[in-house]
Amino acid sequence: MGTTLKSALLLCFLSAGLPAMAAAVPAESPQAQGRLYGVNDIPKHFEDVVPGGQDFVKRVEMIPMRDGVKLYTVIMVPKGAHDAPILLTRTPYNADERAGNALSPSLLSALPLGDAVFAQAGYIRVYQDVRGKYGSEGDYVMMRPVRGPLNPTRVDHVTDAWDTIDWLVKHLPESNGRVGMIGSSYEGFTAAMALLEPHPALKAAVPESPVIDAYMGDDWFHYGAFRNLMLGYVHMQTVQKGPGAVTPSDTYDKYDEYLRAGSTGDYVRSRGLDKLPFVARVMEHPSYDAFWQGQDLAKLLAAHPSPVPTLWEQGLFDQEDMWGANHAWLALKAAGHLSNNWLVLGPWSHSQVNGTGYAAGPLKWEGDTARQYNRDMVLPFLDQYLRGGPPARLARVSVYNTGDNRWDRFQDWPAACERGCAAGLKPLYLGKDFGLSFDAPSEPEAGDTYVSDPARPVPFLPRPVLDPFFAYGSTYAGYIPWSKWLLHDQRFVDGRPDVLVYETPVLTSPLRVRGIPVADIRAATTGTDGDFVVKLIDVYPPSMPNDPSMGGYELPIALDIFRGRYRESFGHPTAIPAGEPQRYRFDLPNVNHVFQPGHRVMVQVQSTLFPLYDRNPQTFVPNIFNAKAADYRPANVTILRSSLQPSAVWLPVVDQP
Ligand code: PG9
Repeated sequence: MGTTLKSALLLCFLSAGLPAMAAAVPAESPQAQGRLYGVNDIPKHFEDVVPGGQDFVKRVEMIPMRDGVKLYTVIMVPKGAHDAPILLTRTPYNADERAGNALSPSLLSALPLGDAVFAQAGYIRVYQDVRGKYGSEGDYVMMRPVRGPLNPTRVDHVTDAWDTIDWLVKHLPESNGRVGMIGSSYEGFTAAMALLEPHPALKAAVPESPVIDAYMGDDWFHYGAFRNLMLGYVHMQTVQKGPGAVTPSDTYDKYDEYLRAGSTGDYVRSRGLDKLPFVARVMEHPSYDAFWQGQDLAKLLAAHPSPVPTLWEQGLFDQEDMWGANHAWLALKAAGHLSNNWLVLGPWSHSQVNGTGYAAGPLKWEGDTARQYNRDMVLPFLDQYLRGGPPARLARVSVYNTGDNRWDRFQDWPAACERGCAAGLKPLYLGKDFGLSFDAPSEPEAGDTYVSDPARPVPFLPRPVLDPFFAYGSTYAGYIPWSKWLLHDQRFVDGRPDVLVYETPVLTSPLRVRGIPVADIRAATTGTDGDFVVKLIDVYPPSMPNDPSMGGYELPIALDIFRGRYRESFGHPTAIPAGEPQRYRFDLPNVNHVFQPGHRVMVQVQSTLFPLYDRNPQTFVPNIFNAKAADYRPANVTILRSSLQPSAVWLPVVDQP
């Protein structure tokens, strides 16, 4: 049979047979509805059926703000709820995803792990997209400042939280009219902002690793040194309303990529990132000017103290927002507002409280410390203020003891400090032969010199260094070494000629530190600018029979970077007079640690921490973002350790276990 004849017969069969078959099919069958041979296999509407049903209802509302903009809000209500408290998180990370899997049978399995205790306790859980992101209307402004000189509009996170809470208590009949706010990082920032003018129904707040001062020690800078790797975050967050992509790159190793680009400004311009308004704004404000000072939430909160009971949480190893919670708490303490403010410092990396807390880096804890925090601190705290539960009996300050592996309860923090604490700070001096000692140096002239070469900066992690934000977003899979970098074994740099390493002899008794160590470095440089990185390190014995991989581990327990041009004022940088000794004094992050017998204390000093932090050209220029290739020059840096110019790390040493 020829092809033409075959086709003709087939056509004849189809045209004759099909109507007859269709006529035999019942009207309600899928075939009759066109699904078998229909034009589109994707129905107009489809609703999943969850076998066995669900124990909650997901509502989505567009909640109107005072300027008419509507914010996308996901409300997870336990079925049968009445008189239930409301727990609100305002997020830039996609409320739909943050609220979990709407097709789960139970609220417990739907919500993220960190919400487990609230789901079990019958809270109404609310996630809302901040204006301009994901489902919300309006313009997105990164970390939108409060209304005023930096924000000429009628709205900010203060008003948006107020309007949202007002709507929630009027439209959720299942609620008891009491609202708590909780959230980590950016979400912690939105919770903290709500405290500046809280709605009367806001009865408790839990800002977790909130961004409070992004210049001094949270995401964008640390003491004036810019955090290059946050550019990837800005790209993801601001190239579009929904999830943005990773910054295009032709280089796997960010160390190589940033080094080849030149200055951070060159990197930005070569990738078109200067067209992103927030990047352009940051590059115009390299110093702590009115732009950053006006956004310091610690100052604002202390000036407008709220009556809302607030539990501030901070990770001791937070690689992104190490500054926020503890400085907000300290500012409130200094202003006399401790009666409604509590502080928790836990053994966590950034936002780890949303997951599990069995370990941080190589350190393993007594159980799941994140669950202990959520179950034993946050829930009783919220229950007390949101549903009249029994007193939570929180210590004013709870700090995980990373040496003894337990929670410590304090009336005050820090336990040891320069003035006004039970104990003072004790200087641990950099000494001759790279020793460290509590005895002051006696030589009238002494120092150790290294060459800091911007062409060979010291890496902050072993290379290759990847983009930590390649998987940022609601799932925050992230780059694992990034979340652990603050605890990385420092042996990978201690042989470098541009890293000075000082050590105590082996300790014969425990050395307990509880508070905020202070780096106090005197140095001279042949350059006219320069950075100083100081690391306080716990060196493990060379052999650890019960934990072999910890043998000789150099565990940083507190480290930070300081940009030399800001030694006199963060607002007004000045050139370093070449060759003249200068003092660089700055707080390191909180510690509650025990250097055990058999361990040593180590201090490392270096001038670069790349590519996390931008390179200092070591020649004073008006704006380091725009330094030229010729400005980047090697410098001889001498760390002084004489009786007249001592260098030390001041330790918050305490006697009691
Ligand atoms: N650390 C993140 C961030 C917050 C605010 C600004 C930029 C980055 C975060 O985890 O949300």
